Amino acid sequence: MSQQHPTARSARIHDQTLTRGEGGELHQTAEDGMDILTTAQGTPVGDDQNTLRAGARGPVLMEDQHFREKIFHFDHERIPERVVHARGYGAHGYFETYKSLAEYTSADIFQRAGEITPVFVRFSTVAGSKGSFDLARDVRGFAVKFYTKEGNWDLVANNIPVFFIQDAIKFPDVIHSVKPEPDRAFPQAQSAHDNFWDFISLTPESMHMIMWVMSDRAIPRSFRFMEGFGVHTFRLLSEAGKSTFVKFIWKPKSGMQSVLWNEALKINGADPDFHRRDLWDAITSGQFPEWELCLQLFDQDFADSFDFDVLDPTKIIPEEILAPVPVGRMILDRMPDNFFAETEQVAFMTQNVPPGIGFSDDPLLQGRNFSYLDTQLKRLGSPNFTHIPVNAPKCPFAHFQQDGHMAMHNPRGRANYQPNSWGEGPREDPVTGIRTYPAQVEGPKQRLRPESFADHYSQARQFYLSQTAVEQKHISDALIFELSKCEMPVIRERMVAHLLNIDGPLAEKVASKLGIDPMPEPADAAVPPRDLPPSPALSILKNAPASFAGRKVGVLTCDGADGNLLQELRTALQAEGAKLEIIARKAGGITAGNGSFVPVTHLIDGGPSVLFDAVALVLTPEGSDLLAQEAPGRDFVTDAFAHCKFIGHTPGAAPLFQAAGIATDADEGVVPLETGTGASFVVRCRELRLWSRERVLLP
Ligand code: HDD
Repeated sequence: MSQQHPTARSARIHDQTLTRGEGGELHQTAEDGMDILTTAQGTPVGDDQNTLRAGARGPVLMEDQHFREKIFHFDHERIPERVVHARGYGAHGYFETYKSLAEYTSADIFQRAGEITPVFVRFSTVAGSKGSFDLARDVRGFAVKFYTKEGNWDLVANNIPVFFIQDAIKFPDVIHSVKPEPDRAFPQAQSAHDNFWDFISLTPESMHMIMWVMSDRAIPRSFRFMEGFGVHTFRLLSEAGKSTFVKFIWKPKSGMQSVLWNEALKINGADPDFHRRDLWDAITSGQFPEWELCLQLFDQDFADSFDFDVLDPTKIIPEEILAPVPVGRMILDRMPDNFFAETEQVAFMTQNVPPGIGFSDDPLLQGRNFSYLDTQLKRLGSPNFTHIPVNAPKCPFAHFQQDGHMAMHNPRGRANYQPNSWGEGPREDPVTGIRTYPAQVEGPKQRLRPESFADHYSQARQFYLSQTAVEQKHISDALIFELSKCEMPVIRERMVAHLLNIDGPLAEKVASKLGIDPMPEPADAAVPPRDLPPSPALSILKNAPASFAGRKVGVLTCDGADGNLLQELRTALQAEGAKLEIIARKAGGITAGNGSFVPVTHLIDGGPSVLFDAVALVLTPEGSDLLAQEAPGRDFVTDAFAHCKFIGHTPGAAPLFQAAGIATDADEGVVPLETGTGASFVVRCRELRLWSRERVLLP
């Protein structure tokens, strides 16, 4: 009996025709117009379902070159994940320069208003591995590759403007400490464990960063609603040789927004790809995210007069002291065709700067400039990683680098060196080439941390005191949660000792929740903490957007519900630049009271309210009754309420509210809905959250 089961596909091989494409290339095409499956060598494959065997039930033959090649390639298709920032998501777009910055820099990208430069951006978490979840409490990477006419400029930024350490030599330590502990290989994508807090509590320079990482900045609602910071002081160099220091800041056009920690935990379960999906959905539906690039520009005199060392990456220059100047905007408008080819293989390097942009002596930046090249070789396996399209410059390039694994761009001709007598090949050009500011450098070789880097607490305190009461509560809650996961009491106590140098009431609150009694002494401070003026720019909530654009309402509905209201909500949200998704007890669609068919996006079990910025319950009493009997229905309401969301509801939703234990007039965020009120509900949602619901003063 024959064991062979030729599929329609493999049988079709006999119908193949060879056609020529526009470029004259040969295509192997089956009768139905689809490409014929081939081996990597281009040999047509007749049967991709069965290996070549000796006899119907006999062993597989080595001779099966197709099988051997297919499995060989599969076995080798993984590359090492990034040692940090392994989980990321990228998109293409462009940068538009607002005005000439020729006064400050000779970089071509900043010479002409209206100049358009293609970009590729990769957002990431830091600690988790590639397959971890999006809503980890973590720093977010915000790496931008500008394909300028003078080569690639990589602005490898984070969504937090300071860093844990002041010297790159400590980078392996801070990363080892946050990654899963080496003996047990957990916890994944979490800083809530002993090793991290042990390192941090022994590293006072990390205190400013810790305030940011415990704040809502570390649990953004979306990549689209985050700021980005180049962190270090860089240097601009004008054509005339004038040097200006610069800090780079990305400001999201749709404003900043974060989620609550309890929400983050639940989002990770409901949709571990929440941030990826958000970027994908936004870009593929034409809602292109946009950021402004802003520069803090200053000279040596400002640097000398500033309270802190501008070379210290654990310090900011508050925006109230030095206003960021918008110099261009970035729009992301295209998803990669292939995740691996582009997002995984993209190689960012801080040392990629065009002439006219240079480095300061920030020791963290200097160390990064060594590290990024090395890591690309490890990850991508060949010094020819610049030949991969996403990494190749889009401007002309010419050099004598040759050979190596996977070399795709080899120089032509006889000369592969210069100078040469063959009249071949590129030549250096001192006028347009890389320029370095001739800074005077002298001093004894030594390993030390300068005194000017010694104040570890003042800006940490400034950050905390610049937050609203709600945001301060989130910081203390985060510290309590994280430290509660540490088994070693001494680590908790050491952290409380640091907090005493940041804010007394904060330290007391954390200590009391962790059961620390008596209070430890404040940690030794090399420089006693000072009171700096609060900086409102540091708060997310003080800078909330005035629009609901880019956000999403989840509408829980059922058969027979008010179809006119549903349509009104949809229209109003569209006009706002926001989206509506329908949730119901059945997939497919519901038939509204007015007879219209409404397609359903999520089944209630798969569409919890944590996935939305606001919710509306457009229900009949019968539909509401059914939802009230199941946990997902009740959780939809209780979670939306607990997470301070605006909740619109028709009278029919009353039974579900009752089952959820929430009054239909609980507060001003619980909004009655009927036909004609859809648009005003959307206006209400612009506030994003009803923060008065938060129990800020709860002991
Ligand atoms: Fe880094 C990746 C940002 C300090 C060494 N870093 C990486 C990425 C971002 C940052 C966004 C991901 C790039 C991508 O999407 O491919 N890193 C930062 C910022 C820092 C910082 C803002 C401090 C201001 N990094 C830092 C130090 C070192 C590194 C001090 C080493 C001395 N970073 C790396 C790396 C990575 C990396 C190991 C891993 C993958 C990669 O480079 O391409 O080389």
